[in-house]
Amino acid sequence: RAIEGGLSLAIEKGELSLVYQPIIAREGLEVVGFEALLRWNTEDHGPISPAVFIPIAEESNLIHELGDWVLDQSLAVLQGWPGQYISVNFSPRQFRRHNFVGRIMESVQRAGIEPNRVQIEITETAIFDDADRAADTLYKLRQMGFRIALDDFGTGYSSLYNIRKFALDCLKIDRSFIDGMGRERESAAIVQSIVHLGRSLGLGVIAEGVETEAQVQALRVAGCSHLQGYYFSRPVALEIANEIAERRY
Ligand code: G
Ligand code: G
Ligand code: MN
Ligand code: NA
Repeated sequence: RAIEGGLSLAIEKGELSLVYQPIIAREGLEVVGFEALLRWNTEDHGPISPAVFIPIAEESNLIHELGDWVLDQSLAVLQGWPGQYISVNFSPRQFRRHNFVGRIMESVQRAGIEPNRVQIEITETAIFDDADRAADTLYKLRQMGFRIALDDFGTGYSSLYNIRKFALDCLKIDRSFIDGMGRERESAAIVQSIVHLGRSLGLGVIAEGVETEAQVQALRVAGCSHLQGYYFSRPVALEIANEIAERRY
């Protein structure tokens, strides 16, 4: 297929880049980390969204080539930031790759980075399909010092009961719930219960897709520990991220 062919050349053609979106602590409103988000600007068709090309890459080993590139770039930028972490998205197939733990540790050591400056974002789908093996992988990663975030939380089919089996640091509330907060009581109630769940399990809770002042206020009242979204900053190029890293919102 056309996308697959283009993607396999994208790295060498220099068509890939990363943008960075700050994650802000509710207390003190400091930038504690950045999420790295992949961008592909094709010569022939302009920009193509990762929502389109990641699922295609997932169908083959291309996802591993892309993932390795993303991780190496992400680790390299940490050198320029005072103390922030980088939060990197891993698709289910990456997470289940043979020797995932060993590979990521090797990359981090090669880059001379402390594992606690790297947050691994995975979705519920990645861990619930083969829960025992996933629990083992997460345990090892956490032992090594990596941070683990459960992305798009609330949209998958994780039973709340099962969550406690997994070594996690935080839950990222899917942005659809943040978006609905001002309009539907259900969304606000779901946000509130995720925050309670996180608290009672000793996990941080990051609200994604925060776009308005009203959402910021509501999320602070709800007790959400971290905030991320266009209200603070869109995902930005490295030079801008470097400036934002020093900022207090
Ligand atoms: O940045 P944007 O909202 O367009 O991202 C769309 C989707 O692509 C999101 O689900 C996001 O998690 C995913 N995505 C973005 N960058 C990466 C990446 O580097 N690796 C993986 N596996 N997914 C990514
Ligand atoms: O699946 P994941 O949570 O990794 O996806 C992150 C995606 O959400 C990225 O594509 C990013 O561009 C997008 N995003 C980040 N902040 C906002 C926001 O405030 N509003 C909307 N609509 N999208 C956002
Ligand atoms: Mn994410
Ligand atoms: Na998400």
